[in-house]
Amino acid sequence: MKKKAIVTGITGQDGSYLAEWLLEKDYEVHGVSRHASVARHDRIEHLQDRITLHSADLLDEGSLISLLEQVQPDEFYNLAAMSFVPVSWRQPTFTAEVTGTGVLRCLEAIRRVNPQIRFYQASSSEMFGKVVETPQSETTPFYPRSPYAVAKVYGHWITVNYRESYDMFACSGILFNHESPRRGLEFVTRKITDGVARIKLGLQDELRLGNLKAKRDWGFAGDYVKAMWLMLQQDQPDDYVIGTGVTKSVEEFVDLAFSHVGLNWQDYVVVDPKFYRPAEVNLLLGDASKAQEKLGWQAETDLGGLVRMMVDADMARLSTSPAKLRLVA
Ligand code: NAP
Ligand code: G4F
Repeated sequence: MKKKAIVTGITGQDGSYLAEWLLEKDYEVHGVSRHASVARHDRIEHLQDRITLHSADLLDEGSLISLLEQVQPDEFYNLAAMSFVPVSWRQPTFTAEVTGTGVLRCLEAIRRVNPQIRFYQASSSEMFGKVVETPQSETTPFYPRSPYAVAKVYGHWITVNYRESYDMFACSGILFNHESPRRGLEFVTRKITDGVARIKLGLQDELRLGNLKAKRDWGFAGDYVKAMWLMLQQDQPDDYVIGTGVTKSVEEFVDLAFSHVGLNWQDYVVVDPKFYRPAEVNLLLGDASKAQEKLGWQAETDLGGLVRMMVDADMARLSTSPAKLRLVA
């Protein structure tokens, strides 16, 4: 019999890659999509005949309980969140409810319906925030620097707590930044690759960015969803850091992206303090040696490959369909 998985956040970047990976592994995939007056399912359009979508919301525990009773899954991947850090200062209570206590609602629903269901929580390297050591591993203390990161710390610890309190198979993946051509346009990597493509095609003449000095450990989302699945295939539940072990500044990413289309970034990039954050995370660098040793996982795509993949995809999208112009936050 096929294994069944529920994926919250299936309409997001990671949800779409995880759904593809689970289908490849012959799972029956059930996705959670919250109600909207106009549904946006672009990232999973190509999968619509192979997955089942259910209406539920992390703000509504009853909807999660009904979903679990109906599907009776083997695995539950909680990828849903308000995931854009700047919005978390503008909507801190909403962020706490979705990204923080939303995790509790998933765990409670599982505990009530069937505590044997294996659970994955999408934790984040943002929890390391103002880092107390470098590189960051599973034992590095957290120092969150945004309402988003504080909510993620709650989600992380409630996952550990349910594992320890109820003997549930609950894992937390502490993932460093991972990107792709499906990344939201407001995140810095995609804002850059989209901007580079527009500038190259004559659709835009400058790119306004915030702090160019911040450093991130950037990987490819398609590689990272495999680690999520691997965590739930182990004999024992545990927490794992997932990253590439390489950190680069936003400026270095910008340089790679502009160079790829033969342009000099200094001619186009304008630093705009509007994009500075009230409290910045200056440096993230992951030590994923535990994941390599125990899961046999390591990043397959390097930063150069990632930048080329993203710029090429944006060039292709905007060349064939310039009507698909969208404003960037
Ligand atoms: P994303 O593209 O922003 O996707 C977030 C998903 O959550 C969307 O499908 C969204 O649905 C859904 N969602 C939001 N609020 C919801 C609610 N109240 N109920 C149900 N669903 C809701 O994020 P991502 O980049 O794929 O990241 C996936 C997860 O990993 C997130 O939890 C994120 O915080 C975490 N994470 C991401 C990274 C990274 O670098 N990408 C790193 C570490 C951790 P709509 O389509 O309806 O908005
Ligand atoms: O791309 P970002 O918005 O990602 P951030 O804040 O690191 O968060 C992402 O990764 C986390 C994992 O560490 C996830 F948990 C989270 O959900 C999300 O996926 O910003 C990256 C850096 C920041 O330091 C920011 O200040 O880029 C800097 N930056 C500079 N100019 C900018 C811009 N960020 C954005 N979004 N837009 C700018 O114009």
